[in-house]
Amino acid sequence: MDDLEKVHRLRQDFPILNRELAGVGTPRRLVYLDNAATTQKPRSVLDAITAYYETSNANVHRAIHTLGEEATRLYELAREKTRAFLNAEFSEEIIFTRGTTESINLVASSFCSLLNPGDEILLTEMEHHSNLVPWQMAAQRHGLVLKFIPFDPDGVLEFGKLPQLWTSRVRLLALTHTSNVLGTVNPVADFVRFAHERGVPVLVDGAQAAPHRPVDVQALDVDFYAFSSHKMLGPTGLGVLYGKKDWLEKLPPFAGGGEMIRSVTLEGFEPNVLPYKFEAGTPNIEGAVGFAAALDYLGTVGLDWIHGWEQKLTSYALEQIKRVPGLTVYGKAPDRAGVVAFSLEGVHAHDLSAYLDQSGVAVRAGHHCAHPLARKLGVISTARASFYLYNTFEEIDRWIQALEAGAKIL
Ligand code: C6P
Repeated sequence: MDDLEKVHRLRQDFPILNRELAGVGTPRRLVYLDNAATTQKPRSVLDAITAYYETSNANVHRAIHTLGEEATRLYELAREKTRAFLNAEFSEEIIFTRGTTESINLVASSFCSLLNPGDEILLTEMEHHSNLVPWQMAAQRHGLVLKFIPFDPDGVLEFGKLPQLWTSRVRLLALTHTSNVLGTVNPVADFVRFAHERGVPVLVDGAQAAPHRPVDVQALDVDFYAFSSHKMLGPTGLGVLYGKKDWLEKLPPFAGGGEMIRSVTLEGFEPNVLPYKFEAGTPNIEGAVGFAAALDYLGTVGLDWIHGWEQKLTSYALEQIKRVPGLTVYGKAPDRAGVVAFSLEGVHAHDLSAYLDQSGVAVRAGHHCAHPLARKLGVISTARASFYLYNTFEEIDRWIQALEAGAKIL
């Protein structure tokens, strides 16, 4: 089966892609190019959630009845599938959270509570607020110093500046795997090697990478890796924190409540074993069930194929977009994901996005939760198209044609 045939077949698994939107003239078939914000869900994910509620709904790790055992088995199966997806060594290294944001908050809060005033956290200038604000909050609380690796005009991190920025007070390096604005894919393994040679752990924000290319946490040797289910065909409200067992064992719990304790007295508590120590309260069971179905789906399609297909779509898009007069594309990294942020001279990104919406084309507009990055690019906001496994060349044509029309009218 060739690529086009494969995409047309798998599009049939996504009911929402048949949606016709009202707009200018006749209704238009949806062209969904806002996948970096969230992805659409295949029928198998929707069915898995419905089946769970129709047959096995119960709380997990608590009840000794049939439904409780089934729900627990499904929830733990999702953890095991996540372990396999990342090639993590142990399933206890997989913590379910609400999303990338909560995963990073967990590490920022727990890890930084072990630090001393004056200790340093090294970040980059291209971080999403999720991998910036939690560290700023921890820095305020514990008197830490934040430092930033800059990126060059192509949107590539300046690896060569690391030795200058590094001091003996650096305690953690946190960086994004793929930028949600520039599309830059950072050479994470090189950063990890540099940090580990100096005995410092690394956290990677994988929100825009894990859905799009194979990630092997052992090969990358990362200490923490965070990502969200909803950006990879799964439900919202579920995320993953991978952490090396040794680190997770050293860190204090993040949130307190049921499930994260082994015993409690009026005076204090003893934390539970991993991974439960970090999963306080009733977890997002339906989210985990849906996520397991999403991982099955991604496994069948193949992450290598998804990566290759998105590369083809992106090269095509970057070539076609040159036709549009007055258009700027941000980011020129050689290793680039299917994210294209752009602006049209003299047109506000929100107006551009609203215009494209009239043609049925969904793109995001704004600062993309990366204020410092936008400021460095010298823009208040940009529009952004982002691709996933179900997008086609015809959809890119529809987007570019709408942009060309917009360039004339707006
Ligand atoms: N970026 C975007 O449109 P959550 O919201 O927790 O699932 O993911 C946060 C997050 C963290 N890191 C990166 C690199 C991200 O891109 C995101 C989410 C979306 O770009 C929504 S702002």
